[in-house]
Parts: sequence; C-alpha cells; structure tokens
Amino acid sequence: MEKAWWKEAEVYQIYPRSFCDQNGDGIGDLPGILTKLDYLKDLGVDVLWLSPVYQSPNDDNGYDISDYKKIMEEFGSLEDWDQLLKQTHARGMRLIMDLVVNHTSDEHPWFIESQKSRDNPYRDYYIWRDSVNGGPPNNWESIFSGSAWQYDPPTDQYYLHLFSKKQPDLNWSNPKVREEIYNLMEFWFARGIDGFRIDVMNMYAKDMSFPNAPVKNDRPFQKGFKYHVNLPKNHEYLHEMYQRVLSRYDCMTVGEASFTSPQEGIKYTDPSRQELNMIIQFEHMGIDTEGEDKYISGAYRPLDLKRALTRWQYALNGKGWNCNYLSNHDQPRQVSRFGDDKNYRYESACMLGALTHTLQGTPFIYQGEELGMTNIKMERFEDFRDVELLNWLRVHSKLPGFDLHKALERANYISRDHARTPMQWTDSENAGFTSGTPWIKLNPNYRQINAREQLQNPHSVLSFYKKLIALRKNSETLIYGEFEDLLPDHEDIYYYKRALNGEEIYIILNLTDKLIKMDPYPPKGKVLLSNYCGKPIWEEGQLHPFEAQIFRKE
Ligand code: ISL
Ligand code: CA
Repeated sequence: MEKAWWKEAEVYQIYPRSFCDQNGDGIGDLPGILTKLDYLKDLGVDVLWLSPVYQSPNDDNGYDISDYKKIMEEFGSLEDWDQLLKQTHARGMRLIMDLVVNHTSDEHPWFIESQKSRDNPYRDYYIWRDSVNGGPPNNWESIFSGSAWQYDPPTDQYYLHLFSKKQPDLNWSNPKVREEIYNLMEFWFARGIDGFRIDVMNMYAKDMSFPNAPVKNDRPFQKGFKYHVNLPKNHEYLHEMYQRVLSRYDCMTVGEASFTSPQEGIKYTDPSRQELNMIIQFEHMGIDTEGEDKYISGAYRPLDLKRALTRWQYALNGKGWNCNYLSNHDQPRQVSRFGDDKNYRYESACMLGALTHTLQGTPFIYQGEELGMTNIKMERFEDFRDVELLNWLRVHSKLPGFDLHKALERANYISRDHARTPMQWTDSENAGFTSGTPWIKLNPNYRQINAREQLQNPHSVLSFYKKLIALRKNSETLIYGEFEDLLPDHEDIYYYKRALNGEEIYIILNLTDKLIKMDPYPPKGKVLLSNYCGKPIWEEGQLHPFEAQIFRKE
C-alpha cells in the first residue's frame, strides 16, 4: 500500500466558535486557538481542521460564507490567522481549512448581484427557476426542512437551497463559478494551508432538469437525493478541481459525503481517479435513526455499528482510504451515543477511542472527545441554537400529532448542538472557555470533566488518548495493516485483527455495559493498551463493561 503523511496523521477538528474565547465576548476565536496549540501538540495531533472561519452572517455558524477571503470578524483578522498558521507549522503540525462551496451565504456579493435582475452577469452563479403551477419549481425538500426553493419577489423566480434559505446553492454547471472556486482555493494555498475538508462535496452536480422526487409519504416535499447526490457529473467536477488546483500541492483532502455507499465512496477516493484522498462517510451515523428523519426516533444496536464500519473497511481496502470518526460538529457526543456517559464514562470513552484508532484509515478527533465530553441536557427548545433543528421544529410542530415532549427528548439525544457546547478547559467559571457569557449553554458537568483535571490524572480519558495516539503513530501495522473482522455476527463484541509483514495486532472491544464471556479465546500475546488494568483476555476469559484490549500476538 502506498504510504502518505495524511494516512499516518492524527487529525483534530476545531469548531472555533466553541473552542476558546480570548477577548471575552463569549465566542471562541483565533487568538484563543493559538493559546491551545501546545495542548494539541502534547496530545499528539498532526493536523488541525478548522471548521469555517470566513466572513459569515452565521445563519449556520460559518457554513454560510459571505466572503471567502476574509476572516469572520468575531474570530479575528487575517493577521491572527497567519499567526495561527505560522505557530501551527512551528510546532510541526499542519492546518486544513473547511471548503464550503456547494452554497454561499445569501449575503455573499455574488448572490446579492444575482438577485438583482434576470440578466445580471451573476444570475447564473446560482440556480433560478420559474414557479410551476403557482408553487416551487419542483417538490424537493431541503435537508434543513421545508421546500428546497425560496421565492424571490423582485425577479419573480425561485432559487435553490439544499440547506437553509440563507445558503443558496451555487451553479456548478457554470464554468465561471468553478473558476471563482479554484481561485479562492489558490488564495488559501498561497497563504500556506495544507489542505481542505470539503463540505457537501457530493451534491455539487444537480440534474438540471429538476425532476420531481418520488413521493414516499403524504408530506408536501420529498427527498430529491436521486437527482442531486453523487451524480456522474460530480466526479467530473472533483477531477477538474484536482487537476486545476489540488494536484499542484502536497495537500490533504477529505470530502464530506452523506448518503453514500462504499461502492460510491471508492470512486471518490481511488487514487487512480484523481479526486480526493478520503471521505467522511455517514453510514454509521445513520444506524440509530428509524426511517429517514433523525429527529423522530431510532435506537442504537452495537451490531449495526460494527457492520457499517466493517463494510467500509473491506470495501476501501487497497482501493481508497477511510476516515475514522464517531463524532464531529454535526453529531452528538460519541460517549453519550455509543457508550454510557453515566456509569461507564471513562471506560466507554476510551473504548470508542480505541475503535477509531485501530481501524484502517485516518482517525479524526472532535474537540472535547479526548476528554469524554458528553451530551448536554436542554430543558427547553429555546436553549438550542442550531438552524437545522430549529427549522425542523418550525415545520414539524405544525403537523398533526406532533409531540413536543418526544421531540425534545430526541433532540436531547441527537442534536448537533451537543457537539457545540463550549470546550471544557478547567473547573473554574465558564470552564475556562470565556470570561464573558458563552454564546451557547455550557455543560454543567465541566466541574468534573475538564482538561486541567485530566492532564494531571494518569487514569483520565485524555491520558488514554495520548497513549492511543502514540501507539498508532508508532505502528505501521495499525496504520497500514490489513483488517479482518473475526466475529462479524457477534452482537456485543467487536473483535478484529490488523496484520502487516507477519505482525498481527488484535483488538477486542466490548461495545456494551455487560460482562461478556469471550468465546473463542483469542491468541496469547503482549497487551499494548487496555482501559482496564486487570488480566489479559486469554487469562481472564471475559470482558468487563466497555473493555478494550489491544494486543500483539506473540
Ligand atoms: O448534519 C447532518 C446530519 O444532521 C447532515 O445532513 C449535514 O447537514 C450534511 O452532511 C452537511 O453538513 C455540512 O454542510 C452543512 C452544515 O450545516 C454542516 O455543519 C456541514 O458539516 C451545510 O453547509
Ligand atoms: Ca471571542
């Protein structure tokens, strides 16, 4: 297998708004991040991924960009950013930026022009269509609820927005739009970045005849995925982006690809196709959703998690490269979702970390994960900030049979805001995140769960993560080795092997809070890391709740 620095790297995602606030306005900022670089280096991080820091009206916290070449005022200046990059590089780390170019903000100058008249030179930068039968051009549903089309009175047409109505979709079929995008990518490469995480990169191409989506329920709008996800044209666009820009840099690219099968995933990441290095796939993020709407219901079963991950391991092996994650800024906290944040927080947080660090692929840590930060309990919908959830609520609360209590309970399980509560640095006021009032509620458990305490505690989640990161970094087998699922049908235990050049590393993970007998007994070896200090599995014969053991066969 071809070696690459981005395959060996440890990636850490920063959501700047919630990471560290230096000037006391309650909003995280670039100078705040600067003060934490030593913490990240010490953890073992190689690459920082910054969620968007560009100028934005913040309808979707920076994923709605009004100027790609400016830094959001609340976050600081371009000089602050230059300083951050310089200091990141000085510590031997790299920095990747979030490239959000499926859509812009409706406050971007291109869109403001585009809105002015049907013959404005920027009109065709976006997707405008006439009304059909007095309604929107078709029945597509926005990923953020409601119609994907917004009527704009001045020119009596609708524009397409797959996300919020303040995020109009760019028209990728227009070569001028693509030129603009390559140009802004060059701007950041010239400033010294090491790559991009590429937002919604599988929805650039749309079926430009905009057919109605198949009707699956009695709701007014329907999912149009068939016509705007993973179209052949999308691969052409990414290949062009590669040829025009990416191929000229020693950079890392990771594309975000929801609603994508492994077969499709290979196309994006197969090096011979020259598109991207890896993708953020979503299959394992959908296992606890029943039906298509994550805000309604669903339950987590460990076997579903195993099956989804194993499928991607086998499918990409030797053909593409996986990105291994269990949380990010769009997902709830992994220890609350797949672990037990009450009775076994330490054990399950460590076990889940062991999982993402021992599969084949590049591990991505989301800020606070290394502390075992948990979901927050919101008492009321007013405490949530996320546009996706609030739009959903606006649409769904009007439907017959809507149950507010149930919806709140589900939001307390799945909301994106769980990831967005401030980073818990200390046990002092506002968790050391800000001297002001945080923009979103702080999880009150920062008194117990915080970096300061964990840095001093050898038995903390943080200390375990450090060992885990170091273990992977020093093991070619854990990075490049073949993966084999040894108990694919077991309901509770994930047991797999990584092998390279005759070395075999075994990973046993108890995904549940039960005490489980191990059958068959694994081979004897040397324990490399475990979240329990008891006997190795071949002596003990059973696994404790959420136990993780990584060992080398001898
Ligand atoms: O968050 C999701 C599941 O709740 C996805 O549907 C998500 O909205 C989708 O994968 C796109 O995510 C990305 O683009 C969005 C932005 O809101 C997300 O934060 C970003 O990760 C629009 O830019
Ligand atoms: Ca600030």
